[in-house]
Amino acid sequence: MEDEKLIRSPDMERSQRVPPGQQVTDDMPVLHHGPVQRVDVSKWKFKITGLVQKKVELTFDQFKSLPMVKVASDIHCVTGWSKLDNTWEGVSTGEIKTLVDILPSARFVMVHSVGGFTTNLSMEDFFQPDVIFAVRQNGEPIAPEHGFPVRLVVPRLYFWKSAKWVEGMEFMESDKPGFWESHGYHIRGDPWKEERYDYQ
Ligand SMILES: Nc1nc2c(c(=O)[nH]1)N[C@H]1C(S)=C(S)[C@@H](COP(=O)(O)O)O[C@H]1N2
Ligand SMILES: [Mo]
Repeated sequence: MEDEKLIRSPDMERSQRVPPGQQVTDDMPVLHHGPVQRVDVSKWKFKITGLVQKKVELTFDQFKSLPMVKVASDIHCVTGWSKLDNTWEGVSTGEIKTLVDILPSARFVMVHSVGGFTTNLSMEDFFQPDVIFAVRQNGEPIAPEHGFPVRLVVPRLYFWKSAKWVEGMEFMESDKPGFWESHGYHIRGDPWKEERYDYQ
């Protein structure tokens, strides 16, 4: 990965770097609903579906041969912990635009994970330059419990948007709640506005 560039998430440059109601931790907690997914990369496919001219499916080898970038970002979990200075390597969401023609009616994205987890994002949030489909964290392949082989990282929203064990994404015309968003969490989840719960 010699051509990789480091993108620093702009939230790291804030003078108050930790959002309201958050505590900094040095650990990397493991949090998810259901079991850790054990993904067999020989069967795994990355699928781009929904409002696209033509659907695309990539094998893990094809996915890994896409151009890679490096992102530095902070993590803010809605349960109250923040972990600063993480580095991620992987495929920028912007790269998706080179793989498919997205129809003009598309305005939202649903990210799909092995095991059925989903999370929704506006296209604006999804295509920010610090959003990455990560294959490595802090120099090591993503561990199974943290989402091997591919996890999404959305630095500027609460960490539940950072889907583990990603296997695809679907472009949609209107927004709809994913897994946590339909279990009481906010439809968007901006930590700086403390968008934690859906009744807000
Ligand atoms: N597939 C999947 N991804 C998921 C979740 C989940 O339940 N399933 N939980 C989210 C939540 S709530 C958090 S806080 C982070 C935790 O990531 P970590 O275990 O790597 O710390 O994963 C997010 N991604
Ligand atoms: Mo979470």
